[in-house]
Amino acid sequence: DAEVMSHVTAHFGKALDECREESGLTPEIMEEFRHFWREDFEVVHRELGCAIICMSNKFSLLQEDTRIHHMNMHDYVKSFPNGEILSGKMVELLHNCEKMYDDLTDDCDRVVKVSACFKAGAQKAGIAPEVAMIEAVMEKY
Ligand code: BOM
Repeated sequence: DAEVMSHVTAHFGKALDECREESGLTPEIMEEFRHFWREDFEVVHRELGCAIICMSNKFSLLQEDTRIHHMNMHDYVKSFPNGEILSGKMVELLHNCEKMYDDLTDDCDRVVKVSACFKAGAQKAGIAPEVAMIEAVMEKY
């Protein structure tokens, strides 16, 4: 559900500042993490993939191979209001996207592709939040 995804994004996005330096993600590429969900934001930059790896590691959401840690991702999403209605769908979407790009050897390149696939899948499934929904819950985190 898009409302739940707005909470997850608002919380996850807080880690961006800590990850800018090591990922090289400039404000010109992405000013605020919530813009990930803008219709006109293209999920294409390698630096964004590096940043998402760094951010995910802050919450132990990845395994050693930079694929999602299924149990930790479930628990993370379930920790938000009504999270249990999104956690299964979200892990499934991410895992299906991972399978599509399994042959990409560069972790940052692969993760940005997986993230773009995840965004498209979420939009198709009607669980992508509006940026305004994320802004409305930002102050909670
Ligand atoms: O195989 C690598 C999987 C990458 C996992 C994280 C993908 C997240 C995409 C960016 C969108 C984030 C929105 C909400 C938080 C998700 C944890």
